[in-house]
Amino acid sequence: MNISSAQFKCSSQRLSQMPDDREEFAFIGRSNVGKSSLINMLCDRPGLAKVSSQPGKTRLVNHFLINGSWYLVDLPGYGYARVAKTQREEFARLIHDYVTKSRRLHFLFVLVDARLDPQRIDLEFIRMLGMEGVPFGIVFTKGDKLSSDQLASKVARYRRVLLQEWEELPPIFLTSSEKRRGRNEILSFIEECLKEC
Ligand SMILES: Nc1nc2c(ncn2[C@@H]2O[C@H](COP(=O)(O)OP(=O)(O)O)[C@@H](O)[C@H]2O)c(=O)[nH]1
Ligand SMILES: [Mg+2]
Repeated sequence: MNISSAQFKCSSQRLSQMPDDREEFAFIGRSNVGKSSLINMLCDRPGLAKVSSQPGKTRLVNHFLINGSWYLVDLPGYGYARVAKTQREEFARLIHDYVTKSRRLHFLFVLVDARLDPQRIDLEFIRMLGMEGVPFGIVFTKGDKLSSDQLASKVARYRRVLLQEWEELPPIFLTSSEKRRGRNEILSFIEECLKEC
């Protein structure tokens, strides 16, 4: 898929404020996982989603209209260490509301840092998606920071951990925003999904 246009549509604090006129593909992950960088890389627009080395900046649900036909949804990061508990609970509710109640969410990309072993917070989030029946895939980010052998072994380990709980593995994408890796795979996947709508 070619991205001919990518426009910021709106930021929402609640589900009731969000648009529901088009299919949505959403991105989520721990703060600092590389979500904004991935969104910018996919859309080929360096400043579309703000990239920050300071965690915890994006606290709203941002909708971007792509090619005038579908929404790319940038969700707040989960698991902030440095915000108050009440605020953390507020994000958690917003995220949970969105992923379980949005009528247009077609697929959720869950980002994990390729360098890390499976993190409890990610595994718990993935378990919740499974229980709620939310279609999702896993996107390994920052792949350029590992050798190809290291990357393969991290991914293999992740698969093993997932297979302890799941009979089937979700789609898996290996990416690097730095090297523009994984772009075609993700965009082709979205294109196929849209054809089925
Ligand atoms: N080497 C490398 N660094 C990355 C990559 N993606 C993001 N980063 C860096 O990781 C930090 C967090 O990225 P950002 O996109 O703001 O993460 P977000 O908080 O998940 O939106 C920034 O310093 C980015 O430059 C990548 O693919 N490779
Ligand atoms: Mg961000």
